[in-house]
Amino acid sequence: MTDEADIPEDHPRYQSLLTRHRIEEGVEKGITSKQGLIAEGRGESFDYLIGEETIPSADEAERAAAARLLLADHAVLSVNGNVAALVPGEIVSLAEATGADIEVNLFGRTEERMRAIADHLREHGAENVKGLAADARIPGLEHERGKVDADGIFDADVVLVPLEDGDRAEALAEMGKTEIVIDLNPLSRSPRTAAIPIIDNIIRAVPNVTRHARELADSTPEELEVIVAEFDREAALDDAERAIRDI
Ligand code: PTJ
Repeated sequence: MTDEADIPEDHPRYQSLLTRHRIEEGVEKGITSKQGLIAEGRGESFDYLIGEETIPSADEAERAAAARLLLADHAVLSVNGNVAALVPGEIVSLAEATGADIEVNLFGRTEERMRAIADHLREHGAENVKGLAADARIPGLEHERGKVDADGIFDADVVLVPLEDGDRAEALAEMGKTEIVIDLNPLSRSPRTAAIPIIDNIIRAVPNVTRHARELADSTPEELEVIVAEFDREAALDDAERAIRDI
């Protein structure tokens, strides 16, 4: 396997090579599941069709997401094996910029992978990583997949769930959580369930939400509420689908 530094930045597929490299390394470190490799391939094909850029409607969604996270009573950023491999430091920065908690929440939960991901996030600056207590359940999901922390996702009013599977996104929405979903497939059930669907590569989306959150840090709650209210989720989903079809 090559080192990240060996990937030439002027390569036309730089971002895609970097993403693949991080996922491959994630699997080798026991962070990312083998299913995560398949999810990555799926995401890459949609990114190719979208033009490997943040389209304007995704940027608007990222600004609305930043405003919603800043307004939250208790926001939690949910981290799975792909998220931990692709954007560990960027998730820590977003948590700092918005006051959100970080919780590891896995589709294919094993104690080894939970611990490896929590350690990886701590190596990237996370002070408090939730998910290991697993003392609460998401109703409607089978035992392992429904495990969450009572003082984390279970208690949260706003949850960022990137690259999530549809069942869990729906179960969280049914609990009354406001969901912000990052997913490159606008037809997938998870972004369709979300209050704020972000159709963008997580590699670009998370730093951009952080940038918006820093810019909005001094805004009043009323100003933030206007940004959230003006965001049109249906228009954002339609726009992403159009960008894919009009290639
Ligand atoms: O680590 P675990 O055990 O929690 O498992 C995580 C995966 C991702 C394997 C699991 O949640 C899963 O199987 O997810 P799906 O159903 O394959 O859905 C993943 C979604 O994320 C798909 O719609 C992809 O298009 C999308 N996706 C993949 N890579 C990216 C992405 N979206 C944004 N940025 C990406 N880099």
